[in-house]
Amino acid sequence: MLPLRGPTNYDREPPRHPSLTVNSKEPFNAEPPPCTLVASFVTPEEIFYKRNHGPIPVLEDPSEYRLEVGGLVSKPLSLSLEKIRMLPKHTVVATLQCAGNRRTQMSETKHVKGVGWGVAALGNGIWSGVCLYDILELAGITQGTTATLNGGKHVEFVSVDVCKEENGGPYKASVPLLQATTPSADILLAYEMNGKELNRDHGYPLRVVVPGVIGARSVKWLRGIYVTADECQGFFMQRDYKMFPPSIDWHNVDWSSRRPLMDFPVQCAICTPKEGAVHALGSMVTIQGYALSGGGRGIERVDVSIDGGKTWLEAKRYQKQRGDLYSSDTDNDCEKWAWVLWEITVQIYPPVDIIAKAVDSSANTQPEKVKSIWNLRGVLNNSWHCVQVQAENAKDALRNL
Ligand SMILES: Nc1nc2c(c(=O)[nH]1)N[C@H]1C(S)=C(S)[C@@H](COP(=O)(O)O)O[C@H]1N2
Ligand SMILES: [Mo]
Repeated sequence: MLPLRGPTNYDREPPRHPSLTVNSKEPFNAEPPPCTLVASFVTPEEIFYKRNHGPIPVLEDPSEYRLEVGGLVSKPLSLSLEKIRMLPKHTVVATLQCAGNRRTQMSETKHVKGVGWGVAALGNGIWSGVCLYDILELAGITQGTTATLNGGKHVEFVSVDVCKEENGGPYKASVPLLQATTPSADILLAYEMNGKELNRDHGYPLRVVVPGVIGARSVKWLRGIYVTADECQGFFMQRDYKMFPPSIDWHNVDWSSRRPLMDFPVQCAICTPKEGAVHALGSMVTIQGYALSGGGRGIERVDVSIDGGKTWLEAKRYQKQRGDLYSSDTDNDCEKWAWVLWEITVQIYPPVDIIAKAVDSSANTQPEKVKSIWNLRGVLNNSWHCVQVQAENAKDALRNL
């Protein structure tokens, strides 16, 4: 029997940091206070958002664990953790973001179904492990393969957790074979996060990290990789994590009419000051936040407005101090998959609406209104982020009218 298994109840959940805002207890879904996110370029594991669809799996005996590699491959494999750790180690700095990040705001337009999230359903990690293309090469598939001779075109990742959406089956997802076999896509099977052994919440003993793509494809507690002819038919690929136009709601949705979401769009949010913060007239305020884009597109700039969007100032990035963990053995370009932390110090006369929007390296920018991108599942809310700052007292507020 596989020593890695998904419990059916929540009796063996790991301990969690008390500062997390819990959006759902069972399964456990939580995010940190936004101001703690911008305190460090690399997000500490304890406050890194946690997104689950079932109880956290348990690995009884690590020496008995095997990763199964099969499907349409010429050399099926069964790899122990020891063997995986002997393969070349690769490190990628990548921000993982849930497609539901900022979902709560979308419900203000019209209710959306799903776990509510503020602006902190993301985190930037240093991931180390083995490259997916190295594993596929061992299984007989060369780099840059679009299709195998026997028709393999996708790579499916299968976990062990018990998800009600899968009728008690495990979480799974897939990526196109070409992406899986392209070294510059940096897809990793990670056994370390931030220089430490991966913890249970984040996928111990092994998880997939698909940089630049919505978090839903980075399968945790990996038990198998299968090369298949078709895209994964699991719930989270076919009946969730798809985006529909604002005209589609639950009564007229045709899930088969859309493709599964992959790359996420350009996004940014203000993490401090927080909504409703109080400041005196004329006070100097430091505004800080994050910005990121999917598909390997870096951030070109971040624009901030302190007058509700009439005029804009350019924020500065301050992420340079990457800490000891970010060392020269990190072989990818940090700009590609990691977020940018930015700040700007301005004098404000509250009440004011502070707004931030980012532009990525392909000149994509964010939509102004959430209403224009409303969708029934509340995914990919990347509209301009606005925070209202209040005046210190009523007298100040009046003087400002
Ligand atoms: N096995 C498994 N993998 C999973 C999930 C899950 O519920 N089960 N959730 C996915 C989703 S929707 C996201 S956003 C990320 C969250 O990763 P994290 O909890 O490490 O932040 O994991 C993905 N991988
Ligand atoms: Mo997610």
